[in-house]
Amino acid sequence: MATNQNEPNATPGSASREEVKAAYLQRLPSKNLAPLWTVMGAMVPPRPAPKAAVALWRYDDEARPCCSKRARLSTRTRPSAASLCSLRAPYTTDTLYAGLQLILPGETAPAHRHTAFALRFIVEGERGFTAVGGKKVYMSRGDVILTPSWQWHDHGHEGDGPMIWLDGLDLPLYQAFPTNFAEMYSESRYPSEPSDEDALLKIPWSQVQAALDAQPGDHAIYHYTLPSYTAERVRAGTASAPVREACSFVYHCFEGAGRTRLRLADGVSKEEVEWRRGDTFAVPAWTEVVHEADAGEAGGASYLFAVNDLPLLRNLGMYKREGDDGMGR
Ligand code: GTQ
Repeated sequence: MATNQNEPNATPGSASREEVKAAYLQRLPSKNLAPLWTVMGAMVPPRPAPKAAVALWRYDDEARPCCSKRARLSTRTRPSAASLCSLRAPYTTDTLYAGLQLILPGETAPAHRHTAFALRFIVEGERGFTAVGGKKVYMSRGDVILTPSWQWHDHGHEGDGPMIWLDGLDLPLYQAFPTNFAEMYSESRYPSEPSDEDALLKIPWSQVQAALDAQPGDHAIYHYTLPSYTAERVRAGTASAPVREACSFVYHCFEGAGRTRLRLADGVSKEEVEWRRGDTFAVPAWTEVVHEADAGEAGGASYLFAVNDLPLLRNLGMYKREGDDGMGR
């Protein structure tokens, strides 16, 4: 039986399928009209397909020297720009931006406000401050400082040595929703009063660690009041159970050392990130995560802080976790 073995060039002189398709596309009246099949796979994929990749920023030999060098090269004249190392702008994961910001004694990051939400996790230094909406809070290692949407904020430093923190912002969202307004204040500082005990603006590490240590088990998670950030404890020599969620994360190692084993969104590829105190790493959406803490001589635990996009996904009805509703299995 004659078959179309050579299809798409089945009959001499007849056009191949590809040629027919190409001719069809050419005949379409406008560039703004295209057949759906060419983009369908990307728009409606069989599983989440993050564009962001796993990445690690080592503190001691990479991130800290980079920030210090920037600080020496420039004086701070623009908000959050002079001594800031972005962890892959414009986005660190598809929905999260993270940056490391360094401020030297006497410097000011001038007052401004924006629609975007920001939080800081303090990595190094004492007596730096953030003033938010007229309230001035001092920052110490491990503290979380919040900058809610549209609040005037500025930073300064009254202590010695550099002050370094991790910024987490929802900036990538504004690529899809172009609604991020930003404004400079007329003066370099917005008037503020000391307000160190403001529990809505500052969550000290001591409180977080006490809550983590009071939880039973090898692996504990602390949920801050806003669900966009968490802290985790992994007991030395143990590992967390695998979790795969629609969320993406920027993790920061507060204390300890270990590795995070990752199975990527394609379900097959694997990566491993080795971390120690000060290191930051990005985990894209729908990546299976297992944290493993080194045994450590003192037998202490490892502590990880993480920024995530959970509230956004929840509010938009997009949150999924592998195993729920038969999802992903
Ligand atoms: O706190 O205003 O790391 O606007 C990047 C952009 C921090 C901030 C960043 C920003 C900020």
